[in-house]
Amino acid sequence: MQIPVIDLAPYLEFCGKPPNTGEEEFDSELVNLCSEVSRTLKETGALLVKDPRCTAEDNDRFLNMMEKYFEMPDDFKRRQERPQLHYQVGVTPEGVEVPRSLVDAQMQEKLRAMPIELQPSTPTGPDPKWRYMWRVGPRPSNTRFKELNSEPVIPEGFPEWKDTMDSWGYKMISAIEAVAEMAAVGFGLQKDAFTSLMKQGPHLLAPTGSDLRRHSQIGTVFAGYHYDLNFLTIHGRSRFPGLNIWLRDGRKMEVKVPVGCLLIQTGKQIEWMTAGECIAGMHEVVVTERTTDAIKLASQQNRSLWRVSSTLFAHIASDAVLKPLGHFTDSPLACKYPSISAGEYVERELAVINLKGNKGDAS
Ligand SMILES: O=C(O)CCC(=O)C(=O)O
Ligand SMILES: [Fe+2]
Repeated sequence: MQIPVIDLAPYLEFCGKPPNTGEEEFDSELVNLCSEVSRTLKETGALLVKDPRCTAEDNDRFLNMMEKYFEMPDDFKRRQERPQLHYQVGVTPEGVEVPRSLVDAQMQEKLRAMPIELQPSTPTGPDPKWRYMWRVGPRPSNTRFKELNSEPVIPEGFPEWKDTMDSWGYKMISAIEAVAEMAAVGFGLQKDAFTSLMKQGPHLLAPTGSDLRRHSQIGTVFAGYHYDLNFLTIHGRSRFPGLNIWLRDGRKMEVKVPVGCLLIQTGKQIEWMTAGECIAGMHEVVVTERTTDAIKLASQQNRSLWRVSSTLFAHIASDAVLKPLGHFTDSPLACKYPSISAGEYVERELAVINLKGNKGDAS
C-alpha cells in the first residue's frame, strides 16, 4: 500500500477565490478530495501532501540552519535548555525524552501481541536524539498554561534564526490548516471545526537532531515507538530516512517522502475529537539500510552527518476543551474521550515522557 499524495492546490485555489464568505459550496471534486483526506487519515494515520506554498528550497534553508545548530558543541546547545518550561521552548538534549513504549505497560502488552516481524524496535532507554522547540504563531495573552505558551529562545550567533524558523513554521501550519479543514469536511463536521480550536495553539516547529557520526549502526533507535500527543504533525523531507509508521490495520511501513512533499501524521488530539474514528498514528525512527546508504552518500559529498527532521507539531489551543466534536459525541466510543482542557492533557502526556517534572501515570 502506498500513501496517496494529495495536491492541496485545487482546494487552496477554491478557498482563495473572491468573494470568500466561507459559505461557498464545494463542487463534487472538492468534496471527493476532502473525503480522500479523511479516509486516508483514518486508515493510515498518515497523509502525503503537496502545498505550492511549501517548497523544497524553504525546507532546505531550514535544514541547513538546523544542521549548523546541531553541529555546535553540546555546552553551547545546553544554554538553550529550559527544563522548567517542560522543554516546550529551546533545546531538549539527547537522553531526556523517553519513548512512550518504554514506560507504558498497556502499550507494551499490545506490542507483545503483535506478530514478531511487525513489532517495533525495542528502545533500551531515553531517545538519543536532540530536539529544538520553536513556538510558531501568536501566543494567548491570558492562559492557564504559561509553560506551554512561553517566550521563544533564540541561540546566539544565528541572526537568521527567527526569520528561517517563522517562515518555514508558518508555511507548514498553513498546510496543516488546509488539511484540517478538508478532514473536517470529510468527517462531516463544519469546515472550521478543528481550525477554530487551533487558534493561538502552542504550535511547535520541533526538529529532531540525531548525530549519525556517533550513532550509525543499523537498528539504532532515535525515537522509540510512540504516538504524538498533539493534533496533527507535519514533516518536511529529512535528508536521512528512518521513519517507520504503523497503519491502523497493524501493517508497518517505511515512509518515503517525495521531494517537495510533506508528511502529515495524526496525533492524539484528533483521535480525541473524532472519538477514535481517527486514531493517533504509531511510529518510530530507526537507522535502516536506507539511512546508512544516505550516510555514505553524505560523507562522500562532505555534507552534514546530523539527521535533522523537519517536524512541526500543530496543537489545539491549551485553554480549549478536547472532546468528541459534532456527530462524534454519539459514537459508542465517546466515553473513552472525556472532556479535558488541551493544556492539561498535554501536561499529563509530557510527564509520562519525562519532559515535565512529577511523572504522571502512564495507564
Ligand atoms: O525524527 C523524526 O523524523 C520524527 C521524530 C518523531 O516522531 C517525533 O519527534 O515525534
Ligand atoms: Fe513522533
